[in-house]
Amino acid sequence: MKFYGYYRSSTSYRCRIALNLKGVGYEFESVHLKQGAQKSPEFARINPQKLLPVLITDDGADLTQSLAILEWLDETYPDPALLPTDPLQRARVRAFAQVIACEIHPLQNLRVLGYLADEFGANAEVTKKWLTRWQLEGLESCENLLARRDKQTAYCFGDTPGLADICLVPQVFSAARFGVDISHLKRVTEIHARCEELPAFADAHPARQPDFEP
Ligand SMILES: N[C@@H](CCC(=O)N[C@@H](CS)C(=O)NCC(=O)O)C(=O)O
Repeated sequence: MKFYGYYRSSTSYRCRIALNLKGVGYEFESVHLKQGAQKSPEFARINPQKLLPVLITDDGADLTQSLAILEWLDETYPDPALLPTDPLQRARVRAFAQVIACEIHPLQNLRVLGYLADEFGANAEVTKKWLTRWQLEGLESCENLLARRDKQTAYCFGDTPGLADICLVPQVFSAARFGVDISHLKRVTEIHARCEELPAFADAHPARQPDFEP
């Protein structure tokens, strides 16, 4: 299996956590987002959308979109399960993951921030305001969803980490990276800290990747 990612890409981070939890080995190729390597003709042949991550399966199939990759991994390597078996609980987990993947992440993406700066002259202060607005609102929604759970569990939706935790941890990393204070979100920060203690999460951290740049 071959995985195209970048150390601080949060969608790559999601996939690294899942690959680690499943114990699936892979060859890693770094695509330097900051230098624009995702826009090269070579990478566009791998993913015409010019985005990370990409997973190439052992059969040579190319998979894009982190949520699709996560569900493919879960279906192909069922143990440990990333989703509960009960349809209602599965919907709750997917809804939580989509708050992050669909409502927060697209608004903090490199190309969006670049467009804000290039087209509308957004400086560092304006960009920070933009990021704070969307990351805070999104993570507050996550906190509220956690507060409303039928049962208060160690991880987002159970006694073991799953899809929701896999999306939450990189999002909390991004909030810290952009200097957004979320210390008042007690459930979010507690679950994040608990996940970080697990090797599958700790080994997936951006600072532990071969392409990490301090
Ligand atoms: N919905 C996609 C988002 C993919 C995405 O936006 N990836 C970012 C890295 S986290 C990227 O490649 N950005 C490059 C750019 O903005 O030019 C997914 O979940 O995989």
